[in-house]
Amino acid sequence: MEQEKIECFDGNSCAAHVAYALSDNSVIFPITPSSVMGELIDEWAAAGRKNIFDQVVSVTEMQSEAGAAGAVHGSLAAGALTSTYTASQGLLLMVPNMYKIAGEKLPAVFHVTARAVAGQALSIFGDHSDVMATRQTGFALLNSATVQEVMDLALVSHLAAIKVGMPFVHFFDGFRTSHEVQKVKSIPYSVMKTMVDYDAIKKFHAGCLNPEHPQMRGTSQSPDIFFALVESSNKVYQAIPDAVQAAMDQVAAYTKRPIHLFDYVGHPEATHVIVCMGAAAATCEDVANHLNAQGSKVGVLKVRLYRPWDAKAFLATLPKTATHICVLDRTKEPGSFGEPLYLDVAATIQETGESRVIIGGRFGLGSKDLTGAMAKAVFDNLASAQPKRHFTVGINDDITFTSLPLAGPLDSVPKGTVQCLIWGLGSDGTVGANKEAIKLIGSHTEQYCQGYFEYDAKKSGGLTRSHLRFGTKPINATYLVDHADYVACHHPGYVGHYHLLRDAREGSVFVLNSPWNTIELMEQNLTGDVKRDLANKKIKLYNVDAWKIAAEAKVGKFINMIMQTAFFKLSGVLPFEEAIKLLKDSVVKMYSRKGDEIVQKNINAIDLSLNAVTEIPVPAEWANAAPPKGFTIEGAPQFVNEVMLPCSHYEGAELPISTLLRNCEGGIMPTGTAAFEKRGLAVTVPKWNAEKCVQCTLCSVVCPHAVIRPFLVTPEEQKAAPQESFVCVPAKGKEFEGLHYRMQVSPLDCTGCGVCAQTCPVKALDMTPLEEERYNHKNWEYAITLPIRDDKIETTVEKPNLKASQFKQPLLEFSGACGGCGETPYIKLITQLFGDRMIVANATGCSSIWGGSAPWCPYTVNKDGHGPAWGNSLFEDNAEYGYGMFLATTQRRKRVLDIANKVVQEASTPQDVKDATQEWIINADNAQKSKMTGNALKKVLAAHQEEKGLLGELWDARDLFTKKSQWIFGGDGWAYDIGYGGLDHVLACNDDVNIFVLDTEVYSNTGGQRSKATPRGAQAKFAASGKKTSKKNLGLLAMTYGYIYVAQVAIGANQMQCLRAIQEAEAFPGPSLIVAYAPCLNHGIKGGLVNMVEEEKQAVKFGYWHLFRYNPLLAKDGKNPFSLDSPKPSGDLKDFLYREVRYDALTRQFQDEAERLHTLLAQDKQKDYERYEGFAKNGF
Ligand SMILES: Cc1ncc(C[n+]2csc(CCOP(=O)(O)OP(=O)(O)O)c2C)c(N)n1
Ligand code: SF4
Ligand code: SF4
Ligand code: SF4
Repeated sequence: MEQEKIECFDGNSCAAHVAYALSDNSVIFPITPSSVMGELIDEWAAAGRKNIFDQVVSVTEMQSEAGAAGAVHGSLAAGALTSTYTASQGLLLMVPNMYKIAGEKLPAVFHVTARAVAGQALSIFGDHSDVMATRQTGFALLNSATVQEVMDLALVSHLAAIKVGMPFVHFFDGFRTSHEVQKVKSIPYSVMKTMVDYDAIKKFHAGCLNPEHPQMRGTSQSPDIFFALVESSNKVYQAIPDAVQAAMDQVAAYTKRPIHLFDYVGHPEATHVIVCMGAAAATCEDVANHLNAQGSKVGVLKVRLYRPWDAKAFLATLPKTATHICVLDRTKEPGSFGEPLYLDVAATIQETGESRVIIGGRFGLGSKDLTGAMAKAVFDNLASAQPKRHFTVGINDDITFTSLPLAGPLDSVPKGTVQCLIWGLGSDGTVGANKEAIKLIGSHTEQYCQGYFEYDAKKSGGLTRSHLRFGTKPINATYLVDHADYVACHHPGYVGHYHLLRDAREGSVFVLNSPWNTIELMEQNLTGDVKRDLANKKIKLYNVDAWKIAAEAKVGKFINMIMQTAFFKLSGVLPFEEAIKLLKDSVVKMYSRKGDEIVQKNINAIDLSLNAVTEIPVPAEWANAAPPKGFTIEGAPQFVNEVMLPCSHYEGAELPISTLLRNCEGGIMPTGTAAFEKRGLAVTVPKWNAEKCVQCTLCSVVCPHAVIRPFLVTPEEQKAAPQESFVCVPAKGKEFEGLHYRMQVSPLDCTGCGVCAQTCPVKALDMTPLEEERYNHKNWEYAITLPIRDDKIETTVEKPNLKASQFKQPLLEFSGACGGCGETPYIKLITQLFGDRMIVANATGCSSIWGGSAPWCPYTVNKDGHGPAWGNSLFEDNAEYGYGMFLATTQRRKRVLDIANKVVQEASTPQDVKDATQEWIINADNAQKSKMTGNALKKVLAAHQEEKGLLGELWDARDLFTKKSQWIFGGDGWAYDIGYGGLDHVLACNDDVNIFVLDTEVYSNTGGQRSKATPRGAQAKFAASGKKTSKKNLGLLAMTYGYIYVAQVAIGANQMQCLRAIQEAEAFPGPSLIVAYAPCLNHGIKGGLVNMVEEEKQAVKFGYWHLFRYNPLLAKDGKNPFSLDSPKPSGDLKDFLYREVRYDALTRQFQDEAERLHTLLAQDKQKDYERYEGFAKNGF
């Protein structure tokens, strides 16, 4: 039989490998962290890989998981072995069909990366809450605790599903197992082929829907037979455990890795046993071994088959000697007596009549680690005279006192294991390079290896931490590296910001990327914490000036190959020369899709780095360096100091519940906090040349992060500035007479994307090293205290004025979006226009992540404390969520109007109040006037605020005087796919809501999977061989209603048209829909997102994106409601397409198909334009 192959795989790759082999059909929809499985299956199908039935798997993306589950159900009913991949909210959307699939006894397999379910907040991280919400559906639930087990038990689940004809959820911990890279043995397809029960497949086919032997399914039943038919499945469930064990034995006979429904490890006569499921079991095992070596008698019982629960097998596995049992659950059921696994175990023991101590506790929600120290705390608690019940471990619960105390760190990894911790900057290439390093080491040495990667919520430019372990013994530790032998920091800005060497062990190595190549520079720049750790822990210090080398090699900000070269030089895990050769080979493999030039530049970067590591001796006196001050900002809100700053400095995990409760109960957080972060991470920032500037404010319009803003300054204010460098020039324009103009940059908030400088028509902005511009921070701090002079010129629906919009305060600033993101400039502009009175429902997607990642909030407030009120419900229900907000506001304002009318009619109402109220009533539906008259009303009412009765009631409702502006934001994945049903319905309701679609033409937030907005011929994830069908025309669909305002815009191409559309849409008294073109990192724009604005211009020029507005109000006046705002396209569309990797890469991989699809795409676009021309000429 063919041998197993050694591979460096993560859990998702293992599951996909098996699922591909054993599926006829795969139905997919992206969700973190399971998307990778669908992506791999799609790529393999595109490449023509065959499953064990000698067929290419059919892969279908649906519009949602609810759709996917329906398609899985139908596919099974018609006789195809079908699998799907999901997690969290996605799994919950599948629940209704899961009941049906189980009820009809169909052999589906769902591979699930177990993830937290959104409640008080969304979390993309792992726990078992989602899987536990399916335990009642009738699916078998089988758990893998390690990456290797994912390979083995994925196979077991498919084999058993076929054998017993029942559906399985095969689950493993999200991120911890799905994304952990390990050296595993991969089972060949030729072997799997020999294991399948083909008779069972025949039986399955014979029982499926087919008119040659018809049947009826899914009937409606009366009380006579329903209950009995439900109970009729008992025998099947009784048979499942044996079938699973038989499949486990069958697989183990080949792999020699025995596995059971329950596995016990530890002392054979253990008295104290932990029962648990998932990745944490491995850590508990390491700790049990450690304790047993010191004379304890402890063990761990690992649960593999959770449903159906086999009490007999459980009891047979549990040592008879176990008098004390602690069940660990990675989920929380608020309000229940205990968590599900605990209740199962407790009931099992109770039915034996034996007396044993059984306690339960919770750990690891949202991927909180279970470290060695925590596992030990669990054993300690169990051994104590009065063990704490229903405890938590890993948090500090100082309110209900559930948490277990920790006795200090414990390194449970086997001796000789090398542990590395690398601090990187999101999208600097560090994580990708570390994954590659693991593969190189794993495939070229005998060593075991493990890689795990942590990210923060920023879309790019956030913190990444790579945790790597290598050793001669298997690596079980399923927690972050906390005893590092090698620490690297890839950004000098992290020095003093994070406690970089907290987890470094004595005698370790520290490598820093910085320009500080000498002891003198280190002395000046290293902070006290780093110096103390270096000296006290006897750490060796090395420096690499990676940015300098990156500039020489022309690889931009990508320092990954340089730091990788340093890693191989210092870590000694591979002979250096051999490592460099392998690294270069991997560069060719990794980057050839992007073109030869990129490959060559990265090879140059490696060559230039060979001798670039400098050792800096650590002076002994650094042990006495001044300790760092705490992280607080004087005068900042309590939330910022108590929650946001600790999180920003990677200390959030230590926050006690009381602090969180005091500051953000229910997950509700204050806005306006991103301004306190001041990351200072840009390499270069714009320097303003006042002489050259023509004061067009374009740079401010396009800046994705609201970092560059125009200010109008009086001569006195200029004089009072803190620095002479606060240079101003006379403001151009009659309206601004006597005022000076200054374009002010906030250097510490800038991402260095360069979009502003690229866009400036007169090149009045130069990208300059941050260090040279740092002084401008003081100027920024001063500028934002000056009055906002946005009343000098107005922008109105009748007369939109772009410059006027830019003197208004952006109420979205410093978000976590990628540098150069095409989404944020739109939302920023909307907040400038309506932010003080807007309510936002935001679909899950990039915009909910850059706009709503706790604890930072980029939505902010004006001087009155007014700003956007923002909420996110789910990915699928955003239009409905926003509509609900609209209904509430409308109903509540109606009530205020009722009260106001009564106030006017009431004889005892003072005349001034009567007049002001009457004035407000007349204007209540006019945004500006309701605000003005509402403010006047507040003034007169203030004197009556304490009164009971009508006046008091009216005063209490004063926050509703200003007409609100209801916005519904989301991406194309939401609007075109999963949320389309709701969006269509809400538009059709004909109420005054504004829907804004950020069209990146892919699911950007989950890594760029195709949506129905993806154009034909674009390569995206889930469309590895290019999207075959044309883009859905959302605007056109909406226009067919005739009463919806519709526009298509591209802010980079035509700012005025965009501004006009936004103002018209908001003023339109019914529903509006704006579809906005948003260039995104996932497009692979050549030269990068610095070209975001230019890309939009070119898209319109070449006729790739069309600008139009459709305003039903014009039809009412007998005018043509449709205006085409795009010029006639010019040039060959393909010249536009090849500016972007998503199109260009297809030509490299599938040349003929690319030619065919791109020709069709050009026809699609031409047809669209002709259609719009027709509307413009003849009306819609
Ligand atoms: C029910 C459900 N399925 C999947 C997801 C995972 N998910 C979150 S955002 C997203 C894609 C968002 O794409 P889009 O709407 O185009 O917005 P963008 O990120 O491009 O701005 C997906 C698939 C989810 N949150 N909920
Ligand atoms: S470089 Fe980017 S973030 Fe910085 S000011 Fe310019 S556009 Fe804004
Ligand atoms: S884009 Fe250039 S010219 Fe226009 S305001 Fe900005 S710096 Fe001045
Ligand atoms: S939309 Fe694209 S560019 Fe913008 S934050 Fe998301 S991934 Fe980044």
